[in-house]
Amino acid sequence: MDVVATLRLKGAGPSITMAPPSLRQNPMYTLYLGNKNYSSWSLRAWLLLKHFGIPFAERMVSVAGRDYNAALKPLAGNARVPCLHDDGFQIWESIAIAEYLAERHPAMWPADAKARARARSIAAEMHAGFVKLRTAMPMNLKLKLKGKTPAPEVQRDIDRIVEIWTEARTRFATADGPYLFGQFSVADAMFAPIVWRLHIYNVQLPSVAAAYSRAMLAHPAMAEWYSAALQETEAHAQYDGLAAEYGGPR
Ligand SMILES: N[C@@H](CCC(=O)N[C@@H](CS)C(=O)NCC(=O)O)C(=O)O
Repeated sequence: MDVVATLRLKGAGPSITMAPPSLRQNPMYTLYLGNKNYSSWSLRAWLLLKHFGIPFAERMVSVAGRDYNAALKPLAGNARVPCLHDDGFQIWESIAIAEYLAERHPAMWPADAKARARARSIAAEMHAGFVKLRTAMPMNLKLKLKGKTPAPEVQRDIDRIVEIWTEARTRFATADGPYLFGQFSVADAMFAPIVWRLHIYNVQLPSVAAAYSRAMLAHPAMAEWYSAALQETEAHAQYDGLAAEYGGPR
């Protein structure tokens, strides 16, 4: 199949040739996302686009931890956000959005094959797992709590995250950056909401993981997302009510 589409513009004289969306330098991306205070999955795709300076339009929808939201069905096949539209073509699931973008921007994954494989393993592990931690500590950027001793199953998730971050930083990270593999990659975007959760609920981390967390919290795009979250007015009692359980503000 020909990779170059020929378009004839009305009244524009001769036909012009134009690469299809997959080959264009500056595709027209629209990212549908949830509100910034609560929507942890949305942060991942947004952060990748921001970090790599990729132009996109943002459209925010209301999300509230629903099992199914029919209002999102026209926007995303899985009726969830984030969903990236590339000239109208939908890409949903945060990990698939990352892979779609990385095909055009290979620097989104580490250059070394083994580092890249490890980054893919942990990004997939994040996408599929850590349910106990995610349930016990929802992202809610307006909170910064004293914290409490995690339940054993939540602690297991935390221990695994510390193991993942420590291995990446000590075994795979190049010297040219503070992120999991040195330079910022898809793996960092995937773990970004976990960084916030551990910070919000005051989970103490060993030194390597703590340093990584500080680097992520200092990322300019994380700061931009955070300021925008603080301006939002949408509130959900099931998330905000956890403040008391975690000892109130710190
Ligand atoms: N596995 C999906 C999860 C997406 C997801 O659960 N999104 C939530 C918002 S963070 C959603 O759209 N919920 C619908 C709603 O609450 O109305 C991904 O990686 O993108």
